[in-house]
Amino acid sequence: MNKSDAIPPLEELAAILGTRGFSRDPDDMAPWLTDWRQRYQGRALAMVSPATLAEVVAVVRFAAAHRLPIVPQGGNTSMVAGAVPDDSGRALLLSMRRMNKIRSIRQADNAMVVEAGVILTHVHEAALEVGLRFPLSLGAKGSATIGGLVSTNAGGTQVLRFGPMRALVLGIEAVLPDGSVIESLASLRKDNRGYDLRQLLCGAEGTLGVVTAVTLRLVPVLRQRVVAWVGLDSPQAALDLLRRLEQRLGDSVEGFELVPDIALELVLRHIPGTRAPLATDCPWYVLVECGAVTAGDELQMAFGAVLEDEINAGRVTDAMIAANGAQAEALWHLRDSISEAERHDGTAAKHDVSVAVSDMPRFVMEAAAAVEQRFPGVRVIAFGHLGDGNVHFNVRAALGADSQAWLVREGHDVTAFVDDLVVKAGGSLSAEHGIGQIKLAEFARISEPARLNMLRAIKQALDPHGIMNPGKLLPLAPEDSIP
Ligand code: 2HG
Ligand code: ZN
Repeated sequence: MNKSDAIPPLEELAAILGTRGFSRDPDDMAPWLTDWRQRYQGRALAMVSPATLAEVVAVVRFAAAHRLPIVPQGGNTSMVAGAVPDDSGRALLLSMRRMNKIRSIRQADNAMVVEAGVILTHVHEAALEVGLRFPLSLGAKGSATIGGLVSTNAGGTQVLRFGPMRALVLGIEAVLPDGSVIESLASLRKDNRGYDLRQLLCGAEGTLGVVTAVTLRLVPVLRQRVVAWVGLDSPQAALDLLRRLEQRLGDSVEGFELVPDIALELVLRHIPGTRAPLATDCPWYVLVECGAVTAGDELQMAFGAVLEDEINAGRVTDAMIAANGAQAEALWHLRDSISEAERHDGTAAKHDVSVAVSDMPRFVMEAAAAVEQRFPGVRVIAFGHLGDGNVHFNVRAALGADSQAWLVREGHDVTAFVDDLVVKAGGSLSAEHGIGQIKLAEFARISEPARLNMLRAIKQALDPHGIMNPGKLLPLAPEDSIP
């Protein structure tokens, strides 16, 4: 597309959005121009913060008319720098945080209509108030917003039973790159009108339009909840435990998170007020959560019986079942703090990989050994969503090394090495974090051409001028240019 250096009449936009909705003040914009991992520093022409669908439409029309890039942003918690602009200074940073209304709760449909800027924790609370539950959860729940979670098809720690974000989206409202609106919020359980447009927008990372509201699926609230911290010998022992729990407790397992001892150590070192749940040190732990919608204590009893059998059989080393809600939250706090603790400890080469669930235990062990042999001194921390076949296979600099310098020097080679192992295992280099900017080059390097061509064809059809979140998700074809 043609680049235009002319300054667009931003005062028109300012007049539509008012003082709360428009800012060019560097201090206002600064916190939103650096990504969560602090790897990318962007610049923007202005930060626009519409409060209504009509205002989003006005912003997109303005951007389309003046060929300005739009970078939609919610809580700015992307792990792959998907929500910050590049450093050209030409983009409109579109903050969705003022579109934060819960429009309705349709109890009889088990559904809730929420705007894109609603924070995940607020969705949880609102559902609970009417005796229902929104099952998806993750560490950044206090700042991640629904629009970003939908646009990245977020996963998190409770995917096992009800699936990732796209499985929980029943309807969507979005502004397309030409300013037209797709209004499809009816909570239809069945809708067979061809391509699934809702699903196209889930995981599109804002490259096909701006998600302004969604209808979310709700599920019955849990009346029994068992949360336990279990110590064992290996990821394979962990997966075996999951399958045994499923056989004996049915589909009550809601969360099953793998934590290596090195991750627990980082949390205990960097996160104030945390302490080890077990007296015995184990090489691996899992955080398990099971739930039931009926009241009573059968789940706790049945769960305890499984654990006892597993300990007696020597398959589990030690375990602790939370005695109350506060202990359960403390266990989850340990798990949810791993990423934050890692960040305090220095920068890492992060890999959000998936393989078939049954292959994951072997992948974790063999890939870690291969990486540690090829890059002597580095430390692998593989943790996360074992039950979904997804771990965060993070590689850290040698103890005492300058992690930033190491990442610049070796990070690229480490990532290429890990991604090649993932390809060999038939896996994906992005299980739940998306592609954003950070994974773009690797996505291009290891993906089959048909996949990239299909993505580009969809993008070209819907956003021919390339204004929507350019430089994210889609590796550029050589003939393309950034607006
Ligand atoms: C998690 O599961 C997040 O905690 C972050 O997806 C993972 O920091 C990471 O690598
Ligand atoms: Zn994760």
